Amino acid sequence: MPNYKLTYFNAYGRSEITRWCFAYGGIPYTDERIDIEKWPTFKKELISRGLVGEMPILTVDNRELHESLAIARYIAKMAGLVPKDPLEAAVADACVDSLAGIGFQFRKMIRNNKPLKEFFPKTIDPSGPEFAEQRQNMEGDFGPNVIYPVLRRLELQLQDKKWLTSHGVSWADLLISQQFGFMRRYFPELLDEYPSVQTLVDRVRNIDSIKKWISARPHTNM
Ligand SMILES: N[C@@H](CCC(=O)N[C@@H](CS)C(=O)NCC(=O)O)C(=O)O
Repeated sequence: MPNYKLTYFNAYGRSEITRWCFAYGGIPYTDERIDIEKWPTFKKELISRGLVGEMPILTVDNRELHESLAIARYIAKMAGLVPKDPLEAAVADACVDSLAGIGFQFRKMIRNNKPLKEFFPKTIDPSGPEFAEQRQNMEGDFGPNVIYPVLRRLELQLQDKKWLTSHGVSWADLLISQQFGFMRRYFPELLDEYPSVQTLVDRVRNIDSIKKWISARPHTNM
């Protein structure tokens, strides 16, 4: 097996899905977390080495791979989480693509577009006054226009199903659980009207390897 190193901020963000795939597959890796203060210097180094100045980066022995979804899909494959049937694989991909898009917008929304540096070190109380604007946003435009349409579609797709595709558990299920479980932390009632999504979120979080990772991982804001 190659040596894997995943480099990202100390955050869930675009990397947590890959960490869940590593955990599910029992694949050893180095979980490198770059301090936000050290990022400008690190970014310059990446660019001077001809790399994209963004994270995550997955180092596989001596090769460096960028783009979070390419990285996650590769580790999902290594962990047996990508359907072998091309059509089922495409169903998983489609789900991942829509979720990755709204995940990014959600993280931007909860930090009110503030720079990462200001948001990271904070302890956020989602029921407190400093989160009032975000709660209003969720009830106003953001929930109805961005999040709920995806939840409604997923709810229909998941009805009477244990997993999204006929492959059994796939990386799409892991992302559904990771992402909506994370959003539920900020909006505890988010999934109340989507019982099939809620059940899947909890089902994945109860897989032994995932449960173990969730209790061992650093707890972060985003
Ligand atoms: N399309 C890329 C986007 C990567 C990206 O925007 N990464 C952010 C963190 S989530 C980053 O490195 N931001 C810091 C910067 O651009 O200086 C991917 O999905 O990996």
